[in-house]
Amino acid sequence: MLNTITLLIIKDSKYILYQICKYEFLGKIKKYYDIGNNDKLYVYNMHNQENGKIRWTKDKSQVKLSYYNNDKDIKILIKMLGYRPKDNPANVKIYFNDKLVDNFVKESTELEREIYVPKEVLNKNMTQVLTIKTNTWKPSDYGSKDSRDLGVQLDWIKIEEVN
Ligand SMILES: [Ca+2]
Repeated sequence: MLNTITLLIIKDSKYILYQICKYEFLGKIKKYYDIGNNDKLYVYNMHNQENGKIRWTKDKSQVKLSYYNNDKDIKILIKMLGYRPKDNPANVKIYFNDKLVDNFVKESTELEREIYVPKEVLNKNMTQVLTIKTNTWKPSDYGSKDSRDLGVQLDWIKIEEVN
Protein backbone atom coordinates (compact mmCIF):
# COMPACT_ATOMS: atom_id res chain seq x y z
CA MET A 1 0.00 0.00 0.00
CA LEU A 2 2.75 2.42 0.93
CA ASN A 3 4.56 1.74 -2.36
CA THR A 4 1.44 2.50 -4.32
CA ILE A 5 0.99 5.81 -2.55
CA THR A 6 4.62 6.78 -3.08
CA LEU A 7 4.36 6.05 -6.81
CA LEU A 8 1.27 8.15 -7.18
CA ILE A 9 2.84 11.08 -5.36
CA ILE A 10 5.29 11.39 -8.26
CA LYS A 11 2.41 11.58 -10.70
CA ASP A 12 0.18 14.10 -8.94
CA SER A 13 1.25 15.38 -5.57
CA LYS A 14 -1.89 17.27 -4.55
CA TYR A 15 -4.27 14.38 -5.15
CA ILE A 16 -2.14 11.89 -3.34
CA LEU A 17 -1.44 14.07 -0.33
CA TYR A 18 -5.19 14.10 0.16
CA GLN A 19 -5.33 10.31 -0.13
CA ILE A 20 -2.64 9.96 2.51
CA CYS A 21 -4.64 12.19 4.84
CA LYS A 22 -7.62 9.90 4.40
CA TYR A 23 -5.63 6.75 5.10
CA GLU A 24 -3.54 7.88 7.99
CA PHE A 25 -5.50 10.03 10.37
CA LEU A 26 -9.10 10.33 9.36
CA GLY A 27 -10.45 7.06 10.77
CA LYS A 28 -14.22 7.58 10.90
CA ILE A 29 -13.93 10.89 9.06
CA LYS A 30 -15.90 10.78 5.82
CA LYS A 31 -15.02 14.17 4.35
CA TYR A 32 -12.15 16.61 4.83
CA TYR A 33 -12.27 20.19 3.57
CA ASP A 34 -8.99 22.09 3.75
CA ILE A 35 -9.97 25.76 3.91
CA GLY A 36 -7.35 28.14 2.50
CA ASN A 37 -5.93 25.63 0.03
CA ASN A 38 -7.61 24.93 -3.34
CA ASP A 39 -10.98 25.59 -1.74
CA LYS A 40 -12.64 27.91 -4.29
CA LEU A 41 -15.24 25.35 -5.32
CA TYR A 42 -16.84 25.23 -1.91
CA VAL A 43 -16.28 28.52 0.00
CA TYR A 44 -18.59 31.53 -0.36
CA ASN A 45 -18.25 35.10 0.86
CA MET A 46 -14.91 34.79 2.64
CA HIS A 47 -11.70 36.81 2.49
CA ASN A 48 -8.80 35.61 0.30
CA GLN A 49 -6.71 32.57 1.10
CA GLU A 50 -3.69 33.29 3.34
CA ASN A 51 -0.43 31.29 3.32
CA GLY A 52 -2.21 28.40 1.56
CA LYS A 53 -3.62 27.57 4.98
CA ILE A 54 -6.59 29.64 6.19
CA ARG A 55 -9.28 32.15 5.31
CA TRP A 56 -10.90 34.82 7.46
CA THR A 57 -14.68 34.71 7.45
CA LYS A 58 -16.86 37.79 6.99
CA ASP A 59 -20.03 38.51 9.00
CA LYS A 60 -21.76 35.70 7.11
CA SER A 61 -19.68 33.11 5.28
CA GLN A 62 -20.60 29.73 3.85
CA VAL A 63 -19.08 26.39 2.98
CA LYS A 64 -20.91 24.02 0.64
CA LEU A 65 -20.27 20.42 1.62
CA SER A 66 -20.84 17.53 -0.80
CA TYR A 67 -22.23 14.86 1.43
CA TYR A 68 -25.32 12.78 1.91
CA ASN A 69 -25.94 9.60 3.82
CA ASN A 70 -29.54 8.96 4.80
CA ASP A 71 -28.80 6.60 7.67
CA LYS A 72 -26.62 8.42 10.14
CA ASP A 73 -26.36 11.54 12.22
CA ILE A 74 -23.10 13.38 11.70
CA LYS A 75 -20.56 15.43 13.60
CA ILE A 76 -18.99 18.48 12.02
CA LEU A 77 -15.51 19.28 13.31
CA ILE A 78 -14.21 22.78 12.63
CA LYS A 79 -10.71 24.11 13.32
CA MET A 80 -10.69 27.87 13.91
CA LEU A 81 -7.89 30.29 14.59
CA GLY A 82 -7.40 34.04 14.41
CA TYR A 83 -6.82 36.96 16.72
CA ARG A 84 -9.74 38.72 18.37
CA PRO A 85 -9.41 41.93 20.40
CA LYS A 86 -10.05 41.44 24.14
CA ASP A 87 -12.97 43.87 24.01
CA ASN A 88 -14.53 42.24 20.94
CA PRO A 89 -14.58 38.43 21.01
CA ALA A 90 -16.46 36.60 18.26
CA ASN A 91 -20.02 35.55 19.03
CA VAL A 92 -20.25 32.71 16.54
CA LYS A 93 -23.42 31.06 15.31
CA ILE A 94 -23.20 27.96 13.10
CA TYR A 95 -26.10 26.99 10.87
CA PHE A 96 -26.45 23.72 8.97
CA ASN A 97 -28.93 24.10 6.10
CA ASP A 98 -30.34 27.21 7.82
CA LYS A 99 -30.88 25.42 11.13
CA LEU A 100 -28.93 26.79 14.11
CA VAL A 101 -26.70 23.94 15.37
CA ASP A 102 -24.10 25.73 17.53
CA ASN A 103 -23.56 29.03 19.29
CA PHE A 104 -20.38 29.99 21.18
CA VAL A 105 -17.84 32.71 21.95
CA LYS A 106 -14.38 32.58 20.36
CA GLU A 107 -11.47 34.62 21.65
CA SER A 108 -7.89 34.66 20.29
CA THR A 109 -7.09 31.04 21.18
CA GLU A 110 -7.28 28.23 18.62
CA LEU A 111 -10.50 26.29 18.78
CA GLU A 112 -11.51 22.86 17.55
CA ARG A 113 -15.28 22.71 17.72
CA GLU A 114 -17.35 19.54 17.46
CA ILE A 115 -20.96 20.04 16.34
CA TYR A 116 -23.63 17.38 16.36
CA VAL A 117 -26.04 17.42 13.40
CA PRO A 118 -29.03 15.02 13.36
CA LYS A 119 -29.70 13.28 10.04
CA GLU A 120 -33.09 15.02 9.71
CA VAL A 121 -31.22 18.28 9.05
CA LEU A 122 -29.34 16.87 6.05
CA ASN A 123 -30.54 17.81 2.57
CA LYS A 124 -31.57 14.96 0.33
CA ASN A 125 -29.43 16.17 -2.53
CA MET A 126 -25.63 16.03 -2.21
CA THR A 127 -25.13 19.64 -1.11
CA GLN A 128 -25.16 20.68 2.53
CA VAL A 129 -24.67 24.34 3.41
CA LEU A 130 -22.69 25.30 6.49
CA THR A 131 -23.12 28.96 7.45
CA ILE A 132 -20.88 30.79 9.92
CA LYS A 133 -22.20 34.08 11.29
CA THR A 134 -20.23 36.35 13.62
CA ASN A 135 -19.66 39.94 14.63
CA THR A 136 -16.50 41.26 12.96
CA TRP A 137 -13.55 43.46 14.01
CA LYS A 138 -11.31 45.83 12.02
CA PRO A 139 -7.53 45.67 12.59
CA SER A 140 -7.40 49.36 11.54
CA ASP A 141 -9.33 50.23 14.71
CA TYR A 142 -6.32 48.85 16.62
CA GLY A 143 -3.47 50.62 14.79
CA SER A 144 -3.06 48.39 11.71
CA LYS A 145 -3.45 49.47 8.05
CA ASP A 146 -5.72 46.48 7.46
CA SER A 147 -9.29 47.77 7.21
CA ARG A 148 -10.99 44.46 6.47
CA ASP A 149 -13.93 43.32 8.56
CA LEU A 150 -12.73 40.04 10.04
CA GLY A 151 -14.69 37.24 11.68
CA VAL A 152 -12.76 34.09 12.54
CA GLN A 153 -10.09 32.13 10.67
CA LEU A 154 -11.09 28.74 9.29
CA ASP A 155 -8.40 26.08 8.81
CA TRP A 156 -10.40 22.92 8.07
CA ILE A 157 -13.76 21.20 8.35
CA LYS A 158 -14.39 17.47 8.73
CA ILE A 159 -17.55 15.40 8.59
CA GLU A 160 -17.70 12.32 10.80
CA GLU A 161 -20.57 9.83 10.87
CA VAL A 162 -22.16 8.99 14.21
CA ASN A 163 -23.40 5.44 14.75
CA1 LIG B 1 -6.33 24.86 5.97
